Amino acid sequence: MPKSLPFLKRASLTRHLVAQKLFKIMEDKQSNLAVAIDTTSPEQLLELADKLGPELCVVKTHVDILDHFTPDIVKTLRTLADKHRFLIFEDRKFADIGHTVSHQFRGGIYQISEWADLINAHGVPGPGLIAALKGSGLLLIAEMSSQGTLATGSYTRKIVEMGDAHKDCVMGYISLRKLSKDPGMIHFTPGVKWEEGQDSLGQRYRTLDEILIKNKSDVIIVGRDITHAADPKHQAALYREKAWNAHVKAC
Ligand code: 5BU
Repeated sequence: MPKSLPFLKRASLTRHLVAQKLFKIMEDKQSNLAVAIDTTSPEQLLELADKLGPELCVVKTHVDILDHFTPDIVKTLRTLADKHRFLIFEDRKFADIGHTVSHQFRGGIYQISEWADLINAHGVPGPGLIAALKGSGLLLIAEMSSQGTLATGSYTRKIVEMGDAHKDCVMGYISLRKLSKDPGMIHFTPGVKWEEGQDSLGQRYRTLDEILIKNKSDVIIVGRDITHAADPKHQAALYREKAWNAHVKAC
């Protein structure tokens, strides 16, 4: 298996500004850890983002699960992102025709384009939605962590073809492993715990060594194993250290 290149080297191999920024943050903070803060409480989201911020390269949000929303919430999150140098990834999973997606991205209550550094989309509708999502760094969902996912085989290959053909917008993939041969593309993998397993609704978990060393992905996305830990800050610090060591080993 060929070795991966260091992130700083890879920053020079992409023209995508958000990808360059993320590679540099990862190298500076020695963090390839993204945390999914899946809470319904905006106060808790901000509190955890502030507390865990120093350990992370990315905070992943689901803004539509918050039990109330005001623009101040994302404004504060942006302040925290600048304070701790992490990127904000709104896991909206866009999946419609370009015209609709454009409204969902720029308009509505959330105005995602105003505050999200990273967003993601399914490739099911075809490349029309990619052009509509220009602005933030776009990750295409090539594979999913859930049991019985249909995103496999030729579908996955076509997503990577589509993404690699639109490098001005697409900066990487959500996947279970490294898929693109382009070192400028960044792979994010959810479904991470210290031990393999499942939750009761089809989420499948693998270990970070399996994901980063064996499957050569770049960034792990950890949710409940950090946010629901007895001491989330300590757990995030541990994940950061172990994920970074795994990355160094993979290089
Ligand atoms: P968990 O608590 O570590 O299971 O959270 C995983 C997060 O990643 C959660 O926010 C999901 O919505 C998200 N996710 C995922 O689990 N699997 C996928 O394939 C994709 C996103 Br795409």
